[in-house]
Amino acid sequence: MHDLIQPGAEVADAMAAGKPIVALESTIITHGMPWPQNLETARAVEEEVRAAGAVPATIAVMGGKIRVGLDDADLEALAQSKDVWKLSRADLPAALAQGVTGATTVAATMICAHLAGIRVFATGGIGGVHRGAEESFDISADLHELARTPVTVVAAGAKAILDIDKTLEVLETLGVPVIAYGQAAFPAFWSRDSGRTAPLRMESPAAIAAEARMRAALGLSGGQLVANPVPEANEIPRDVMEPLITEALTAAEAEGVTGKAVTPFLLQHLFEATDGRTLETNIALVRNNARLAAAIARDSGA
Ligand code: PSU
Ligand code: MN
Repeated sequence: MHDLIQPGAEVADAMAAGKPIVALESTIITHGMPWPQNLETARAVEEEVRAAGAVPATIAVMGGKIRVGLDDADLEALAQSKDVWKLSRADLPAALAQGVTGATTVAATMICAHLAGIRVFATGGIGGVHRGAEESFDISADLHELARTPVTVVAAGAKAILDIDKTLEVLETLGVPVIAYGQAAFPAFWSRDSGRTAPLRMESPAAIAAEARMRAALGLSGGQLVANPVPEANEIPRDVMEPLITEALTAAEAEGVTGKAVTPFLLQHLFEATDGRTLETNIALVRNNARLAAAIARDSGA
C-alpha cells in the first residue's frame, strides 16, 4: 500500500479479505450539495454500496494523508466544514504537503482510488466541456483523468449545464470508452436523455467489467465512463431544465464566476430555482450509481 494512503477500518478489512470496494468522491459533499442533505446523502450512498454487497470507500485528504474510507465523525466534519479545498490533479499534492483538508473531485478521486488499488468509482456527474468553452477554455480535468487513470467511473452522464456534444467529442478524442447502461441515449444528469446517442451501450455489470478487463489486457491507459440514467421516477425532463440552465449560466456570467467556482455556483443556482427538486434528483441518481458500481465491482473481482 502506498504510504500516503490511509485506509479506514472497514476498507482495510475489505482489502485484506479481497472484497469488492467502490470508491466515492467527496467534492459532491463539500461543494455539490447543501448541509444537511450532503451528509445524509453521503451516508445513504455508502449504505447503497453495502446493501449491494460491496464496501464503500469515501476519499478525502486530511492531515497530509489520503483517507480511503471515512468514519461517520470524519464524514460529518467534512460535510460541515466551510474552507475545504476542491482538489483536482493539479492541487492534490499541494493539499497533502500543506496538511489541509481537501475534497476530491472525480479526477482526484480516480488518482487516489488507483493508488489504493480500487478499480470502480461511483459519483453523480463528471465534469466536462463547459458551454462557451471556445471562449473560456473551461474543460474539466476529469476528462483527461479518464484518459490516463484505469478506474471505471459510474456517473449519470455529464451534467446538463455542460456542452454535451463537445464533452462527447473530447472523450472520443482522448480514447475514453463512453458506455450508456441499458439504453442508447447518453443521459444528461437530471434527465435520462441528452438527445445524443452514447458511443457504446451495455446491458449488464458483467459486460462492463469484461470491457475493463480487456482494456487492461491490451495495456491501454485510462478508465471508462459508465453513463447510468437517473431512475425514471426521479428525472426532470430536459425541456424543463434547459431554460433554468440558461438562466443559471447568465447569472454566473453576470457575477463573474470562473474556474473551480463555476460548477458549484450553477448547482446552487438550480437548486434554488427548482425549490430543491434538482437536489432530490441528484441524490436519487448518486444512489442509483452506487448500486450499479457495486455490481460492477463484484463482477470485476475487485
Ligand atoms: N457531480 C455532482 N456534484 C458535484 C460534482 C459532480 O453531482 O459537485 C463535482 C465532481 O467532483 C466533479 C466536479 O469532478 O464537480 C467537476 O468540477 P469542475 O467542473 O470544476 O472540473
Ligand atoms: Mn472548470
